[in-house]
Amino acid sequence: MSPNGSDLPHGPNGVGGTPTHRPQGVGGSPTSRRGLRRRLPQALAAGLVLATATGCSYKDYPRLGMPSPATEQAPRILALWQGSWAAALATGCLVWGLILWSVIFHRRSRTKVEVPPQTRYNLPIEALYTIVPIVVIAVLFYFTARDENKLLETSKKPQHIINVVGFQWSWGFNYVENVDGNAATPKGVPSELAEIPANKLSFPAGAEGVYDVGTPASRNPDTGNPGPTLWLPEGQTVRFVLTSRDVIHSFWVIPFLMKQDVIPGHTNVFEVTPNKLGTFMGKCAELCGQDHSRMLFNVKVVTPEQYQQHLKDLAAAGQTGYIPSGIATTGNAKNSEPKTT
Ligand SMILES: [Cu+2]
Repeated sequence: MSPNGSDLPHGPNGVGGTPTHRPQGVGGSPTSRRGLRRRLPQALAAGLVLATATGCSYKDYPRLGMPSPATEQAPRILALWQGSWAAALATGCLVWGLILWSVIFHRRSRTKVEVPPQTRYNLPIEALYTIVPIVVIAVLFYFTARDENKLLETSKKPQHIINVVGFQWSWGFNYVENVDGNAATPKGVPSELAEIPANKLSFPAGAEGVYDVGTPASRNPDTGNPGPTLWLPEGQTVRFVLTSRDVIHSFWVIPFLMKQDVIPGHTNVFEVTPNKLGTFMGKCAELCGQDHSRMLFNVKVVTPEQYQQHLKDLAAAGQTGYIPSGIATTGNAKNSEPKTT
């Protein structure tokens, strides 16, 4: 060992490079083994930090990265996610096992130079690696289609209908509700909502409506989170009627585990029953232009009484009626961007 405590010989300038240098790192020299031994605890510590410093508790792990569900429908999506992971993990374990088995039991002989048996035109094997992936895909397809059909089921008379209007680059919310209790007015569907097909809107009698509309600079007064705030009643079924005024957006409330595209000229509909009080974050999930990343919103799930009060507050603030929902669903000719000035 050199006087300065290092095992490495030093050249005249202290950085090595002399012919007396011991070869390093090749063929398992003592130096490289010692280096490895030194680094192993560091690598293990780094791995431990990576695994534990993510801010997740043990309760979060079974969800495999999904947020905690906040609607009655969301656990179905979570189960699909977990099932897909279980299937992928089982496939992965089988493949990794076969790789390890080949590596260990079919490694090249140290003494003989040999060519492993060359297998060609083995019909059973070829049939197996064609059929097995098809079966895997078919099973995933079955569960996805089953859950999608269930999630897109709509009730004849939902308790609440909200027309979500996407535009560059914020959101408007038309609460299709009879706030004043007068069933006689308005008589029919107001012109702002006329573009929505009747079967998707299910316009309730006397719903004069209230609205709220945001800008990218809006903020939730409670949390300070950016974007306008959509209020929803806990434990009651809400139908979202999604319309766009310009380009394709996507309505995504993160803990609902559900998003759907907001398409100009095509009305999408889905229903949820929020079952968790609180304020959640939502965002546009479709790249829709320059300020797409600022197209954020908040969802505030409150008790039904607070929800009704909020509708009255909007009416009192003069936000009665509706904002134009967007582009008509009929005909591709109308499916063009409106000129805004
Ligand atoms: Cu968008």
